[in-house]
Amino acid sequence: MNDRIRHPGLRAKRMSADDAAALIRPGMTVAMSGFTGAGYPKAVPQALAARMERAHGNGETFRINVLTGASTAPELDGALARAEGVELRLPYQSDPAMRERINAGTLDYLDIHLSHVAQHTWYGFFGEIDVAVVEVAGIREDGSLIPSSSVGNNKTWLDQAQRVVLEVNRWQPAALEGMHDIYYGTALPPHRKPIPLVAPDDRIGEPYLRCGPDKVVAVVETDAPDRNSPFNPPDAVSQQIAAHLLDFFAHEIQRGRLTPQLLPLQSGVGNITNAVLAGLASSGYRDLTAFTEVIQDGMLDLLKRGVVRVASATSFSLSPAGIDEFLAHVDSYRERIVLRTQEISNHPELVRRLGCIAMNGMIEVDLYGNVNSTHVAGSKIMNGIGGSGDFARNAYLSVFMSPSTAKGGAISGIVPMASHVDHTEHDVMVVVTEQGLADLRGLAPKQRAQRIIDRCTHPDYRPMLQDYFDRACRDSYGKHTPHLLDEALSWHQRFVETGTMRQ
Ligand code: 0RQ
Repeated sequence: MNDRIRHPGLRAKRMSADDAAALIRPGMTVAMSGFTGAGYPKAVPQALAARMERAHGNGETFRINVLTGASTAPELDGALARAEGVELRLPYQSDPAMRERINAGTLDYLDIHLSHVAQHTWYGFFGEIDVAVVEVAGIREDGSLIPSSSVGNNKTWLDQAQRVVLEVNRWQPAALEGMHDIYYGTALPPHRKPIPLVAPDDRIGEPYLRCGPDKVVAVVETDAPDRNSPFNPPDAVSQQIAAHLLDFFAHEIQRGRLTPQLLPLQSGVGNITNAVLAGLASSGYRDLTAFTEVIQDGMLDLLKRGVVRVASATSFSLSPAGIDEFLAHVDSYRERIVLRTQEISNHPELVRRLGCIAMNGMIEVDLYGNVNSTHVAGSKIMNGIGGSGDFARNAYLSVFMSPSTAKGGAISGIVPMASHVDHTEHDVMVVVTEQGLADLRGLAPKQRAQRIIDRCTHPDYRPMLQDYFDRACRDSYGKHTPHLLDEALSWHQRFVETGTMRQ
């Protein structure tokens, strides 16, 4: 491992994951690396979970607060949740064991915009960061760190934590070196300056993370893969949603509102956005750019084929086949991919300046275009808002996509009133389901409602929604955004009581 740990003082701090985990005590706030199943520590969290389980077996309480970049994997979120070792979790998770406990009410979860996490930490809203546990690809002679497959909040964790534990993961390709751009120019108001980035591939920082070697209390060597699993080919519904969106892009180009290079793309993760990316590839687009959060296999493929020229993100979340492809053509990819801290990859100033096209999934949308991305029946968290809000509010075009129904048709994705709102009607420009696409720009509330009913709603639910809207237009207290307050959430209540929104 010495080729990966080139600083002699830090080499001397090597120890086992168990010994490193022993430096974390009950009640601590621990900030860990990791973003969308990439670049998270693999050994220390599992050793910590084992200690927690032993402590709980002895009748002691051992819980910590866990901060990350975004979602991690079973070795981190899963292990700590199953050990009942988490008091507070933020800012984004997607692990089934963690989700189950959040929804059982046995741990607190703070769902916040991913671009806000660093700033909230600098201001101390999460208290002191006792320990940072950060995976890196290597340590250089001068003690600076080669980031691994995600950057996330690592700069902030290394800056703010009292003590640092590094996991040096040999599995991470050495070829990642040089792909990162860590911006150290952020300041708190009133001392902020414009962020000097005007194109997705601009490099405004340095390729390495700074970290005072004195802060580092442990270096743990690992050789373990990221979580990433292979992709499923897009299903028929995802392909229909993608087709509607691609038609819309073509139409916007024809109207002169977009150029053939579109604008920097942000795409969420999942089946539908993968289908959109695949559709771009087969529609003849060239030289597009991406200013997004995560680079997955689909984006790598677009880069390879010249459909996308350059991509900026904070995480590189590849399947094993994607890693092989990356390594086979590493020099070309290194030139065209930039990995940034998440406060920069998701920065509202940059999203607005670049005029991104934001494409994200949703749980449900209501008649007026309010989007719920996070809570089933208003109370049960799915994952979290992630970066969708950072992009949606500031993008040139904000698109939300979903099948028109969920759970085999028992749930309508279009409802009278959203049971939880992550993106207000003001931030939602285009809604797409497999039924069609509603462009809501320039429309007043009642016009938006009729367009969403006509274009996006599943035929099984369309008459119900039309009936609600017609009666609301007649009987609502106010007629600007008509609602029947005693009925607005009745579809959700029916689902909770009977398992379906159908009447
Ligand atoms: O659950 O697999 O158990 O059946 O939600 O739904 O349709 O597979 O779609 O994977 O794109 O996820 C909003 C969750 C959509 C996601 C959400 C159930 C459905 C299924 C997944 P099952 P699909 P997706 C970039 C940007 C917020 C964060 C974000 C998300 C599961 O897009 O987390 O955008 N977004 N980040 O059955 C009950 C409904 C439902 C429903 C779907 N109305 N009621 N269940 N489901 N609609 C990434 C980052 O920021 C890191």
